[in-house]
Amino acid sequence: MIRYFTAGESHGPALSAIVEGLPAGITISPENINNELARRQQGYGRGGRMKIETDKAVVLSGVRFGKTIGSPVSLQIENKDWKNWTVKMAQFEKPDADIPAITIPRPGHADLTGMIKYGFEDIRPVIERASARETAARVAACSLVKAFLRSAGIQIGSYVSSIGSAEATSSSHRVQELLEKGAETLAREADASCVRMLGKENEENAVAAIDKAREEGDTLGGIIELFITGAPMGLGSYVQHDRRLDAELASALISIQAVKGVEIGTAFENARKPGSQVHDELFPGTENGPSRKTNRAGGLEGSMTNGSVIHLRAAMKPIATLMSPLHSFDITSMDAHLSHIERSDTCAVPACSVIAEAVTAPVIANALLKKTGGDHLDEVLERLEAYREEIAARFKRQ
Ligand code: EPS
Repeated sequence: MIRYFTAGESHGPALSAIVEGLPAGITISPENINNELARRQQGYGRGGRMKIETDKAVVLSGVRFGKTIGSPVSLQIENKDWKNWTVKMAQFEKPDADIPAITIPRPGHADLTGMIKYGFEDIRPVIERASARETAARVAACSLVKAFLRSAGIQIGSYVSSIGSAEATSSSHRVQELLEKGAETLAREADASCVRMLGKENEENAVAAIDKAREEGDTLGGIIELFITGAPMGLGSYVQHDRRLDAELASALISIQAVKGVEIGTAFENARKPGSQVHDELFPGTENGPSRKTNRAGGLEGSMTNGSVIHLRAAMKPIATLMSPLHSFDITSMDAHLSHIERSDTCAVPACSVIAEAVTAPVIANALLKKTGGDHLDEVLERLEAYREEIAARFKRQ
């Protein structure tokens, strides 16, 4: 099974990641990894930091002649901003210069609980690792898993459907049309927008909402629509809680900084309707599987992929660092204070949607590997093909 870990502080020398369990034989290119990193960096509403960084990954192990070799892949992304933090973030030598401790926690951030839990007098170490800068390492690591899935015909893509109260009125017809070509086609269309929204008018409304928030020293969250196409029926299982694919997907999305809600299909709308208006009726189909006129289940029934497009939604809360700060207090003096201001983004929802694509890739890849096994890509693909043929035979009219 694929596992990955990341390390690195936001203003430390570098971020790193180790990805382990990838089958051998997956084609890896620096362009592919860096393209995913660039997608994560784009987006209207980012702060000054994104002007400093141009994230590029260096592959240190696990790849030979452009292909994975089954051993752990390690990656490193340099933090260009490190040069401005060598004193404040020095690993070993405590500088002579006085570095004022940050002692006023930001509401909604890891600051307060983090410093109590780890016993810090200064919030700085919490800020550094709780920062969503860490997601650059996740995106680099998971780009390898996305490449694996791509060669198995499985694609992941996303777009942003709302930023603050600017809700997109995307036509579901257009979304369907794009998804028919694969979720990455949809993602490419979203990439063309600075807020990863479909439709110029939606984009303009979102940009205006971000501008207004910035002027007011405020921040905005939003909603991400994530799609996975090409997954065969039967990934995941209903037989035990820890084999449930919907739970694993939700867990992966919730693990992203500031993501506080996940929806599978139209789950919340479904909860308000009777079953007759919710469940996706089955009709005899083709050898690709049964036909359904709706996909309110979001491609997951019984915690397994049912052959329909997987549709997940993630809710990102507004970033906790506000330029017009909220009420807080100084943990040293216990005096009331406005909260700490730190350079930050006004809105990072477009970046979050790219991260959402990344973190769901290992979940799907592991479900696939549980079904097929295989240490080399060719082995996985052969077994997947045989399974797809079996499915097709089951749905053939006698
Ligand atoms: C972040 C604060 C900002 C963001 C950062 C996440 O960084 P800085 O404190 O250096 O201005 O830009 O995001 C990234 C650096 C990134 O690469 O996504 C935070 O506190 O979470």
